[in-house]
Amino acid sequence: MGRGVGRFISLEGGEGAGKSTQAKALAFALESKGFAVTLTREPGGTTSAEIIRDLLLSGAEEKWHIRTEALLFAASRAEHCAKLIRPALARGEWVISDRFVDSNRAYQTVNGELTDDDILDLHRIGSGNLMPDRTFILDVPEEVSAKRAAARDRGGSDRIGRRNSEYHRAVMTNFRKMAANSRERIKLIDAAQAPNVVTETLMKNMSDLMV
Ligand code: Z5A
Repeated sequence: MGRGVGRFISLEGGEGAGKSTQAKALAFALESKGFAVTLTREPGGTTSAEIIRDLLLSGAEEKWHIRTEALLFAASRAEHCAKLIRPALARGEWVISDRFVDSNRAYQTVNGELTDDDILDLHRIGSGNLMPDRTFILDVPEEVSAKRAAARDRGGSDRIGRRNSEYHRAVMTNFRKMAANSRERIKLIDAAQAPNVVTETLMKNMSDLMV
């Protein structure tokens, strides 16, 4: 059982920014303090949502129309929220998700066919508008994220990671705009430093939630 109120944290940023590394480090740090933690990721997190993940991230760029892509991410999130995140929060646990709705807002609006409001509408319909208590956007210079993405152990980029650098630059611009517009929930974090330094910064920036 959790200690007190369940809290929901999401980690966001570009490919190779260190989200998975920090999600694990945060889970460890919180468990050391006696909190029960559910560590999860998007797209995915449940058996059915992971099936949608495979559909989305494998294959050629033209496999999905951008509207279908946005709907599939929202469908994966609907499963994730209903079957894993909401139940864990109800048990009083901390949920740490490696990506959540802000990725949907940052990535699936880049070509201009869908707006931020469209993505938020999908999130309202699919997931009852569940929002994290705190979101960290890990910000690193392009050359650092490229080096880290190349160094990670799971092989090449996925269907979306393979998009060109202009696309990924626009994604980061969207993330930074979201941080500027939601200063209370979303914190932009300099993640170019050593992993333990980044973890300490994250812990400091959520100490207000540890009541
Ligand atoms: N996507 C989307 O379009 N819409 C949505 O709604 C959602 C997602 C939810 C899959 O995401 C794709 O889905 C993604 C966005 C899209 N495609 N792109 N881009 P994902 O989260 O599964 O994949 P990813 O972002 O490509 O994850 P990643 O490359 O695994 O990155 P990461 O988790 O941020 O990095 P990491 O694995 O923690 O670290 C990478 C390497 O760097 C590794 O060797 C670490 O040991 C090293 N590292 C980490 N931190 C440091 C520091 N601080 N110093 C030095 N080295 C470090």
